[in-house]
Amino acid sequence: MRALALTGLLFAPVHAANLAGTFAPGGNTQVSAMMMFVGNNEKVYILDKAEGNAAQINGHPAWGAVWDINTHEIILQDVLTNTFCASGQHLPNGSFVTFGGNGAVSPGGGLGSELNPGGASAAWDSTYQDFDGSRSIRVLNPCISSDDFTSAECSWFDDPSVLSMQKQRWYSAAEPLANGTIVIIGGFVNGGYVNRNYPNTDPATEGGAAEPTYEFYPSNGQTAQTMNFMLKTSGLNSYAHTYLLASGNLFVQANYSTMIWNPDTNTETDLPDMPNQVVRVYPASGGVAMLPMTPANNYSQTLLFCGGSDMPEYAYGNYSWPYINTWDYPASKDCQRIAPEITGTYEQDDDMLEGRSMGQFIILPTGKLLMINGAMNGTAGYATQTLVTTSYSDMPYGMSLSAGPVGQPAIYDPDAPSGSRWSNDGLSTSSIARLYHSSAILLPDASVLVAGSNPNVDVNTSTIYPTQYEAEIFYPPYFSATVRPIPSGMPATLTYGGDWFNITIPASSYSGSADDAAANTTVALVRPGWTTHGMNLGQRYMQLNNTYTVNSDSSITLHTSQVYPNPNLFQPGPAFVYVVVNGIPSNGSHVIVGSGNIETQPVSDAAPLPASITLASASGSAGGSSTGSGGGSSTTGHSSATSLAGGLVGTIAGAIFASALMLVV
Ligand SMILES: *[C@@H]1O[C@H](CO)[C@@H](O)[C@H](O)[C@H]1NC(C)=O
Ligand SMILES: *[C@@H]1O[C@H](CO)[C@@H](O)[C@H](O)[C@H]1NC(C)=O
Ligand SMILES: *[C@@H]1O[C@H](CO)[C@@H](O)[C@H](O)[C@H]1NC(C)=O
Ligand SMILES: *[C@@H]1O[C@H](CO)[C@@H](O)[C@H](O)[C@H]1NC(C)=O
Ligand SMILES: *[C@@H]1O[C@H](CO)[C@@H](O)[C@H](O)[C@H]1NC(C)=O
Ligand SMILES: *[C@@H]1O[C@H](CO)[C@@H](O)[C@H](O)[C@H]1NC(C)=O
Ligand SMILES: *[C@@H]1O[C@H](CO)[C@@H](O)[C@H](O)[C@H]1NC(C)=O
Ligand SMILES: *[C@@H]1O[C@H](CO)[C@@H](O)[C@H](O)[C@H]1NC(C)=O
Ligand SMILES: *[C@@H]1O[C@H](CO)[C@@H](O)[C@H](O)[C@H]1NC(C)=O
Ligand SMILES: *[C@@H]1O[C@H](CO)[C@@H](O)[C@H](O)[C@H]1NC(C)=O
Ligand SMILES: *[C@@H]1O[C@H](CO)[C@@H](O)[C@H](O)[C@H]1NC(C)=O
Ligand SMILES: [Cu+2]
Repeated sequence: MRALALTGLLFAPVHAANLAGTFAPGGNTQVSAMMMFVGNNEKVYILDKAEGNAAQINGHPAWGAVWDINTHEIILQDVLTNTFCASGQHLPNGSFVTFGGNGAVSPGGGLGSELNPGGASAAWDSTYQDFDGSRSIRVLNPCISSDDFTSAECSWFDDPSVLSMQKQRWYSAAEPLANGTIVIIGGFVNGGYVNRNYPNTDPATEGGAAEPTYEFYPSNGQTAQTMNFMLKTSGLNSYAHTYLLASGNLFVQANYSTMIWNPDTNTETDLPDMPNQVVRVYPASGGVAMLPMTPANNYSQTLLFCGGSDMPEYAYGNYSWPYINTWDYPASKDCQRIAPEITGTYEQDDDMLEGRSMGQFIILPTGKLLMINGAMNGTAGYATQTLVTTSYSDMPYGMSLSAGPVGQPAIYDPDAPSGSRWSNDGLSTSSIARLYHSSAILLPDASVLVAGSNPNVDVNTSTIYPTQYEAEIFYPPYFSATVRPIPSGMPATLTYGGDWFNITIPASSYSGSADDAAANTTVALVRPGWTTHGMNLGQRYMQLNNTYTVNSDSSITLHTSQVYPNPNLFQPGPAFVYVVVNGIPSNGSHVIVGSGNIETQPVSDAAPLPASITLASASGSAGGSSTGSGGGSSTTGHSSATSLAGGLVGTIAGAIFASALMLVV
């Protein structure tokens, strides 16, 4: 028994250290992971477009699946409508919803067999058995392993005759408001590389490729209204970048334009254009994220844009294809920061280490941002030709409009001095191309699931950038830790303001001085979001304020504030809470922020936090017992003794942790 444990101790830390900065196999997802979200501590939900995947469900190819976080096993799910390039978000009750998609397709991306009136799109296809998804609203209630995944409760609710949008939307934006209602903005009615050529600007009449309106889910009874910004930016405004701001207004960015939009009055306030003519929306596809909101920055909101493309206007071509060979045009390295409601101007930030289109930001529990996936040249999208390369057989990368996968991630530190924010030190390079239609998302154990890539109209496994089914897990540098924090008292729900609560971490959770560890601990509320097309819709990071008491046994009690009392900063719904000690995160714990309902969220003032108490301050004070850390005089000696013991327990915990990971690999 003892020998076994020692064997584990000898081997495990080596394996744990080896994981840091590396990619490990994540299994075969069976459907290509164009979209993903983390449903809970056990399951990741995956959606593909309707296409000819070998995996079959109910007599047709599958385009939905559930990936088990612990076993990497896949359960296929039936999805009725075509989810091709939908958008999605979380709901206040922990469920998720997706919006829109494309008409029904047949093999090779052709029109489905049953045409819609007018014949421009299809209602259904007899081979793939996909229904038109262009107005779909699909709801999923996440389930756990012991649930019945064939039951209605665990399946996609996807019935356009019961629930659908007013307008057809492909590549729309979707952003939750403070009450959990989601505003759905823009999109295409039909396909195309850019959607500039809408034949009419009157939203009252159907037709045209761009859909310049917005509407709400759940509907508040209002008919879809035109958003003038969508007319102005038509051409480059699919998947517009939208972020709810502290005021309750939305930041909206598309083409070179930027504005702040009031969802109650539909009024627009212009902000300056994106500098350096870099386009960040699809198909240029830059990485965008809101930087962590922290007590240190007084919960201010700053957005970061990196990469995309600065190719000239002409290059975007028309509705059919680009006018240049995009794969020869280097993607942008440019990064800009903007604090929309503070300075309202773009500030030049450090360039990325390499240009990327379709690079994606994953906010890690440490508050640093991982930049992952994408291409060094070109853009998102696929085509059978450009204006220059007029034949499909001459397309050097098959249908892909990008080339040169960037397999090495990089990490951005928002708090580092300008000039030193980017690093890829010690990060491995993946050999799997993650280009158009790839995705990535933070997992509860603080690793990152990377999957998908499919710059092809239908499944093609024999081309240079194939339909990709292999998932990988990327382990950030903190996976070198042999000891991870193991918090107790993690909340299942959080309120906006109100009473603080305690989270306790045992001494085995860290190495080194207890007082130093307590002062270097943060509680991070992280929403991984809903990922597609290099974006994580809804991704946010808020550090919960805290003080602490270092107890005489060197455990640390974190007196932790609820969510900052403004639901515009962190909208209601699911998220994960991580405790980060000396830069090493615990596993995340699933939490519901807010009331769980779509309604005005209850908000109260944040109760003042008690003062922090260190071992040093407790031992220095005569009446130590009042702080709960009795036996003040022996504290110092005691502390080093428990530190040693803590170190040993920590190593064992690390070994158990590492062998769990070894099983996974
Ligand atoms: C969560 O809320 C949505 C929207 O109101 C609803 O459709 C769904 O059924 C709810 N989920 C559960 C588990 O109640
Ligand atoms: C982007 O905006 C500029 C300036 O309004 C406009 O001239 C251009 O046509 C737009 N680009 C595309 C591809 O629509
Ligand atoms: C965080 O808590 C400390 C201690 O109570 C308090 O002084 C500080 O104002 C709080 N910070 C914010 C941004 O609320
Ligand atoms: C922090 O932000 C709040 C509200 O956004 C504001 O009232 C307060 O003055 C700010 N505090 C500091 C120190 O800037
Ligand atoms: C796009 O431009 C090409 C070449 O000028 C033309 O052949 C094609 O019909 C155009 N497509 C559309 C939808 O206008
Ligand atoms: C896959 O791509 C290759 C290279 O572009 C092409 O020759 C082949 O026809 C494609 N196969 C399918 C099934 O589309
Ligand atoms: C990327 O573009 C550059 C500049 O046109 C070119 O030299 C390089 O070969 C391209 N790389 C790939 C992988 O196509
Ligand atoms: C953290 O999560 C991983 C993956 O689910 C699991 O193997 C490990 O046991 C967890 N660690 C702790 C301390 O809960
Ligand atoms: C939190 O812990 C402190 C001791 O560190 C204790 O005095 C207090 O009652 C606890 N509060 C709650 C809400 O459990
Ligand atoms: C706090 O943790 C970070 C890792 O995030 C480390 O670099 C730093 O040295 C630590 N600070 C102290 C005072 O221990
Ligand atoms: C949520 O807020 C939006 C925007 O203010 C409003 O239109 C909608 O009616 C609200 N819904 C609920 C249920 O409060
Ligand atoms: Cu797409």
